[in-house]
Amino acid sequence: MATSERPVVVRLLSVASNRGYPTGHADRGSEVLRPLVAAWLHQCGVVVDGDLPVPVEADEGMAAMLSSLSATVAEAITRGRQAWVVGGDHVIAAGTWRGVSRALATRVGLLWIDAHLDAHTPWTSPSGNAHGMPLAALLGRGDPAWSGPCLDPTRVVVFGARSHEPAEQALLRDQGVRVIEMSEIRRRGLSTCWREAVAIVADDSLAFGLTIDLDAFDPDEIPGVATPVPGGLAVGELAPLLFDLVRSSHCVAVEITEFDPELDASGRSIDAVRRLVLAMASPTPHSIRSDI
Ligand SMILES: [Mn+2]
Repeated sequence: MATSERPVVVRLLSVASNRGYPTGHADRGSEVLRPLVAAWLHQCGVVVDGDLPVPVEADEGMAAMLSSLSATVAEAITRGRQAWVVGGDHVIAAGTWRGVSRALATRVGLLWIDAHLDAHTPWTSPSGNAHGMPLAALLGRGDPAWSGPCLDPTRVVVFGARSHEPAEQALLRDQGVRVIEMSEIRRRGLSTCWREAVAIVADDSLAFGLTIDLDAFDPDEIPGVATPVPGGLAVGELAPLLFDLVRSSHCVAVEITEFDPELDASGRSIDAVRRLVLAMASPTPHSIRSDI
C-alpha cells in the first residue's frame, strides 16, 4: 500500500439523510458533524477545497437522493479529490460508492466497518429499513431503482460485524465477500485481522475506500447510533490503524455514517468521532498517538 507523497486535498460533503431509518435523526447528525469534521481536518493541516451539504429535497425519493449524491461524489473524484462524505444514515453508501465507481469507471474495493452486514434486500429485510441494504445494493442486489454492481466483491471486507440475518450472510457468501466478525477479531487479535482486511481491500494499487458505520464501535464509546449492538470495536485501538489506510494514494473516499445527536446527550460519540478523524487526517502517525 503506497502512502501518498503529495498532500491529500479533501472535498467534504454531508448528506442529511434519514431515509434509510426514518424514525432516527441521522439527518441532523450530518448537520452537527460537517462543521466539526471540517474544523478537525483544518486542525490536521488537510486542504479542504469544498465543504458543502448535498441537497436532500423533502419530496424526492430514495433513488433521486442517491443519484444526486452519486453525481456530486463523482465530480469530486474526477477532480482528484479525496471525497469525505458525512452522513446521514448508511443508505447513503449506495450513492457515495456508485459515484466513486462511475468516476473511475471501475468496480472499487471497500472496507465496510459495521456492526451489521447491510446486505439485506427489500425482499429479505425484516424491518424494511433501507440503511440495512446498501452493501447488497452496491453488489447489484436490491431495488433496481438504486442498485447496481459498483464494487469488486473480492476486494470488499465487512469488519466488526456481530448482528445479522442468514439471508445477508448467504448473499455475501455467494458474492465472495470476506466478513470478519467481532468474534473472529477477539479470537485472532485486532492487528492480525486488520492486516488481512487491508491486504484484501487495498492490494494491487487499485482504488479503494473506507465506509464507517459508527455502530461498529462499542456503544459504551459511541451511544449515538440508531441500532447499537454491544461488544464492538474500541476507538482507541482501531484509530491508529486507520492512518495508513486513509493516507494511501489509492484511498479515494472516506464515509462516516449513522451519528444520531438525539442519542448522544453525553457528547461521548462526538468525542469518539473526533479521535477517529484526527487519527485518519493527521500528517504523521506519530502526531496522532498523543491525541487519542
Ligand atoms: Mn451500516
